Amino acid sequence: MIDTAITTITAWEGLDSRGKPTVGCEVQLSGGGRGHAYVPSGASTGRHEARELRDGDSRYDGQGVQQAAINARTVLAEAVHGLDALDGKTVDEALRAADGTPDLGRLGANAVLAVSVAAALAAADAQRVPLYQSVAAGADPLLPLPMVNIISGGAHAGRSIDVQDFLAVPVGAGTFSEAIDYTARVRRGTAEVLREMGHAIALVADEGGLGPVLPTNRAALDMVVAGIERAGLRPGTDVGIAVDVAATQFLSSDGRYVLAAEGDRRLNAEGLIDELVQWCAHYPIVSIEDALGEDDWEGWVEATARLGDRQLLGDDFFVTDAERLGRGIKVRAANAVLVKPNQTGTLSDALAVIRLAQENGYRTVLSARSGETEDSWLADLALGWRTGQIKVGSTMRSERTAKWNRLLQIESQLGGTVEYAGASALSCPTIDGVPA
Ligand code: 2PG
Ligand code: MG
Repeated sequence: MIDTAITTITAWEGLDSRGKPTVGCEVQLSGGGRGHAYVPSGASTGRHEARELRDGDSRYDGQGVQQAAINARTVLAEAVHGLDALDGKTVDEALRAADGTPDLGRLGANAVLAVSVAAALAAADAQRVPLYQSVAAGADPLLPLPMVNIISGGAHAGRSIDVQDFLAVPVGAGTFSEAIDYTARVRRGTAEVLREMGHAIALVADEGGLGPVLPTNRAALDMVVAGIERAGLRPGTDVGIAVDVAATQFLSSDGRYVLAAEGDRRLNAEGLIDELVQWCAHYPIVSIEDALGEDDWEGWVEATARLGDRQLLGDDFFVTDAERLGRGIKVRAANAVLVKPNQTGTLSDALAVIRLAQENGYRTVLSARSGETEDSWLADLALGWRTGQIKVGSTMRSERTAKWNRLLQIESQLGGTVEYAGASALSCPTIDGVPA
């Protein structure tokens, strides 16, 4: 028997950063290699995402994942027993086949991803190389441009404002560590400005961002700009702003986008796009995520025609799904894809989406979820897969710093030999430059 064959799988119920149960899994190989992983979980989940299995009983208000853990260590373990962990694609195909449903809802996408990631980590361990190297397939690692949460609203902050994330993008930083310094300073600067204006900042949102109650969504942009300046940095030149509108979250059943924080201001798709165009004229916005609802294909095409000179990122819109991304490329909707491994369920499927995007001139941003753990495998994937950008939340809270720290460690270990993507990750061809 080869010494990288999968022999033993254990799985258990652990906790994520919101105190919600999540699946933990360890994979052991015949030669002694091991890997273990926890899976993340979203709050503003897209309708078309792969489906987590939750127990629905009295434990943890129905959120338990004991059955998913059982599925990982029984049916899924059996499906991959004896397979070579170095061949992640075959392992992932076996996992998907064992579930048999398109959204992995039978055994649970949380169970499937836990095995997929733990197997990849075991494969790296068996080869005595870091995960980023074993997933890189010979390519040079690329340190990603970080996108860092400063102010949160929406589902991550009790809907204090409608828009979900206002993030700092350190476009002027020359290295990854300088980029993290810039964003940590902006986080502190913005907190200072908010405190001076009388806002409570003791409580942070799910991803470690500030969650102030502001009179308008636009006011959050003013706060971030003031925070950049307070940090002694130049808005637009040193630090740009990214926005995750997460528009599906405030799309009502009559097709109107309702801004509850602004006195229930109601906008149709065109009105919302007009609003975003105005924001872009006044603020250094370099990236807009989920500008429209997850199924508003027409709105997305229109938004891309009007705003496509900057990054337009599909999260709930593409849900890390090759078919949806393929359709977007065809109709010219968005020009970038947010990639969350748990939206699709396996690492191979997430990688296929990244490659499809890159082949078609779409930018790629690897992303954590609002519910995370102390694991740092996401950082290695961004580096090894050369996604160019990463979104992890704030520069505080350990489940967030685990990822930043991993990238800082690698940067330090590899010294000058590792390339840093920097702002060039944002300047892929515009939508007009996308090959037909
Ligand atoms: C998002 C993510 C991370 P969630 O919408 O981009 O910020 O949130 O994990 O809740 O979907
Ligand atoms: Mg999002």
